[in-house]
Amino acid sequence: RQDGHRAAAPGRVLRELGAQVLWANWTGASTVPSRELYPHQWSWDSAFIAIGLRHLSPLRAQLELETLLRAQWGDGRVPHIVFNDAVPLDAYFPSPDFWRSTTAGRAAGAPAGVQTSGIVQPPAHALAAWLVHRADPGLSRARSFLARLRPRLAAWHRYLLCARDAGGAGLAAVVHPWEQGMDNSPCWDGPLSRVEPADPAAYRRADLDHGAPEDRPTDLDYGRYVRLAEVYRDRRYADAEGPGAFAVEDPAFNALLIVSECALALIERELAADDAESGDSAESAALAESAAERRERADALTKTLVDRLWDPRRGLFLCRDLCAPGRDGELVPERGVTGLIPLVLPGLDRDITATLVRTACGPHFGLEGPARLVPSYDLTGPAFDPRRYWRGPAWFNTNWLLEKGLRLHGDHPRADGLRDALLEAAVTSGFAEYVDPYTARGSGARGFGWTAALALDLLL
Ligand code: 9YW
Repeated sequence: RQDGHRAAAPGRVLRELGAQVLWANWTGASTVPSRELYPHQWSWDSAFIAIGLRHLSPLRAQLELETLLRAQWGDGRVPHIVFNDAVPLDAYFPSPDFWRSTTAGRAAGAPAGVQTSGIVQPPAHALAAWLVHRADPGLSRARSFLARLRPRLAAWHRYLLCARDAGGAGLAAVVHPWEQGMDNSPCWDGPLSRVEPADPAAYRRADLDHGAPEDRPTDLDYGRYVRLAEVYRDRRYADAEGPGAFAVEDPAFNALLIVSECALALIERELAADDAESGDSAESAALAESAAERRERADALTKTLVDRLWDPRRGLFLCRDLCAPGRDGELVPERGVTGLIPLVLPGLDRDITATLVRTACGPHFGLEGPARLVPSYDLTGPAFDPRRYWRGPAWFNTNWLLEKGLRLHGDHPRADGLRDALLEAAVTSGFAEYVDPYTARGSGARGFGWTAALALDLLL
């Protein structure tokens, strides 16, 4: 109660400032993560942005997700970038002429009318769609928002669960570090070391026009990102031949897939109820059955996640490098924040959730001191760097997910503490892309989309 009261006055200012960021980044049909650094639409950014935008404009939040899903490929993949053709080609690299979605992606069903990348990002979209619907169910029904999105979300999950099951155990694999969203996490150092970097003379890093080099991935990392993307493109984005040089089962990516399966089950139950009301009992029964299957699948995937990625000794989930020697590849012995994110899963065993919370609070992530926000990587790890992107800084989306996880499992005091720290850091950093986990000093872009959106979401 008292906490709520304390947050009330600054809350009004924060709401105002957060709204300014989201209005400034709105392009008419979607939101850019950052006007300078990322001037197109990014997939998981849009999911998080919609979650915040629903508090300001449920209509815009719906449009955000609709615009993204309109760029979905025929094979079900949702591209990680949807390009805005009004933005000059050299404003962001890799640009549409690198990805060549309308030619190289044709066999995989890339849409003809819009340019996109050919890789994906974490599937937070069904979760976002459900939350956006809940913000204004009347508007959602009037626009048939869920009914229009459901087949697209179902095809998206099907793509990940089938075409991306490179390990054969049921989990989705990412084939590029950009797909997982934490681009230069030290978790990728081992798997990436086998990738021959592309020739640096063959491309120009537009990110360095706006970002400080010491805050961004290194040139060597970029060379490897470019090589992996090139090879995938030149294989026409086909997944059937098996993984290329990089394939990883990642805890956060799969946790978001499971949470989104649960959300898609809720969406189907809601649509089943609507159909029953309007007398379409066959369609209603089919949707209800599909929802029940998704719940079961979510439980089964949660068990598989534990079987394949849980490390009881370290007390967190690890990434599985499928291209490492061995029948099943091997676990990557690095502690990244990705390994804590499965805390958002409703079906995790109690002892695992308790262990995850202990790990978050212990020396590696410092949630109860010395860190203010949970870092992206182990504070005591050899590769820790409080400034460099996903190698140490704290990010708002991962901390928001952990706040949700703590609350889901009933740890309200810690969730409240994390929420207050997030709100303060969001405002004092000018809605930075990421912050130093110890001091909360901002780095990277300012006026960053999901920072503003998720702060707004925490206010309410
Ligand atoms: C890049 C847009 C994206 C995020 C990613 C983040 C970064 C793009 O920005 O990648 O050029 O480095 O790592 O998670 O979606 O905000």
